[in-house]
Amino acid sequence: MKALKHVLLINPTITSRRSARFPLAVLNLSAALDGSYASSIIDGNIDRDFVATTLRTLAGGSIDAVGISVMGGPQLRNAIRVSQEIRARFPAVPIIWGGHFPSICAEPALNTPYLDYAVRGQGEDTLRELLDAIFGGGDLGAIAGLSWRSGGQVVHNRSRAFSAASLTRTLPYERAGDPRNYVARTFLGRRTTGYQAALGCRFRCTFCGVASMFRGKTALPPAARLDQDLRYLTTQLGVDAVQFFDHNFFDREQDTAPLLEVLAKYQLPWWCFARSDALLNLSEQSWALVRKSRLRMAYIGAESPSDWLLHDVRKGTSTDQTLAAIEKCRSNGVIPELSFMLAPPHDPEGETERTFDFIRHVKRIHPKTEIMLYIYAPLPPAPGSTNLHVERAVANLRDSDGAPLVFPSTADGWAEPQWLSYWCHTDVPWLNERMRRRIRDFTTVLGCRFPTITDVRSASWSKLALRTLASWRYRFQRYERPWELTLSKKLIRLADPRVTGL
Ligand code: B12
Repeated sequence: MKALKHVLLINPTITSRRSARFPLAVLNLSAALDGSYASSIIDGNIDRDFVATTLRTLAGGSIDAVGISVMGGPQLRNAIRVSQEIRARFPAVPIIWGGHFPSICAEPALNTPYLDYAVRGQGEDTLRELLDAIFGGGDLGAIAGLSWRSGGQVVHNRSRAFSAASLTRTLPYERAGDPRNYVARTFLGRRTTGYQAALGCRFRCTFCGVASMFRGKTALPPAARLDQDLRYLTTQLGVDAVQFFDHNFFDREQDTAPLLEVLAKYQLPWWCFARSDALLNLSEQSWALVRKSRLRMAYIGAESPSDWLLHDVRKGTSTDQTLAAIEKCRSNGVIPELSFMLAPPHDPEGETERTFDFIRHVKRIHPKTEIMLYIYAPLPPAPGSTNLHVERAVANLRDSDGAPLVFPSTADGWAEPQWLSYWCHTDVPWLNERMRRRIRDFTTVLGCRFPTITDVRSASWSKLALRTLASWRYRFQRYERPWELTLSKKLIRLADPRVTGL
């Protein structure tokens, strides 16, 4: 029998070893290739010298192609680094990128010498068809979801239709190495895993990467699949808590309720992404299951205190719903974790101040509410996007001097520090120094006054010290230059869940 071609799948470093969770993208791809191609995985979150390991593996001579998972932000830098090394040392090996960065920025990704193919959106079928074409011959132009170079031009094939096929596969967890590397102590439990149950999201918020990947489509897994996976994770890996990486866990009640039944059976403390409207639409019966299942925290995109802005970004929820969802969570023992997008371009200052006021209001009604602050940073539309709202969102962006904003045209450009910050929602060109400082100062004072419960590393006495130190500033709204808090925060090394996750 002819040996199968072998694909090396790489998850470049994006976080610390301690914060590493199962690399779900490459595990899903590996499962989908089974039977057609052999595959192995290198995870840069665990293997801190993953570039050297990659080169050693390629030197072994058995690898026929390399697939790299790339999220914008810090992972992009590491993806570039490993791709450049592979290209320099093994120029004949095809290099394929997939994930959120090439899905949106396929053109900049291919405007580089170290990448051959960019896969947009869900990768399982596109990757298999691409490998078939590379090794068996075939029409690259016919592969949906692929961007490639033809005669020096970048070509974007049509987008691939949504597929729920991955919900039928079992993940080969052991292929990512010792599974113990991926279960960690968090505020949820001593052995927390990351897990994805549902795929996609039916909403198309203009600012969200999930919308550009799934274009308003979603599918929930059958309850039996969740049951089977939780049985494996608890009995084989000793998992005692789950962080759901679903794009949006709560969907229509009739579809979500069977999953809640399974979770209520296992009673593992859990965390998930949720929308305020979906939570408010749940019946009392479902809330009883939520309580029984031990949902500890729900991450809700509050985004803004202005209903017109929520409408503008096509969020589909209102500020009243945000406040009502906080109350719903509070009365059911769930901590709401609200994320906000500061400084939208039309009135960065006014909107930011209104958001600060809204957050103070939220903290008054439910002090345990967790707050995640991001800066509004809309990304360009993905190739093939038909969402005019996304185009509109980036059409008239300007920097702080009023000059039109031009997005980078290469992956290396996107890896420059200011664009990494843009992708990570931590800085945008239309902010002036004063606003940057204001946002930084407020974030510091708020974070010290209400240290996140998700930080299990800092001792409780140190969090108490921070709270006390920050209380007068927060009370009197004296946010400016909180040098003593910045210093203490550094000494205590307070974790930032925006960067590390739980
Ligand atoms: C877990 C996670 C993280 C973890 C990383 C994992 C870990 N702890 O080990 C951490 C916490 C580090 C993280 C960080 C960030 N994240 Co994050 N993260 C996620 C999350 C919740 C799950 C990712 C996941 O596993 N998905 C499941 C897998 C199966 O899906 P997938 O990765 O999309 O893979 C599919 C396709 O993309 C494609 N594909 C992927 N790789 C490849 C490779 C090849 C070769 C091919 C062919 C295809 C392919 O095929 C896969 C299967 O269909 C997603 C939300 C979500 N539900 O996806 C956000 C998400 C991916 N993160 C996002 C962002 C923006 C970030 C940050 C860059 C910024 C931020 N502030 O959040 C930071 C960077 C932080 C930093 N270091 O400064 C955005 C991306 C949006 C975008 N436009 O880029 C998402 C979608 C959240 C959101 N709604 O905004 N993140």
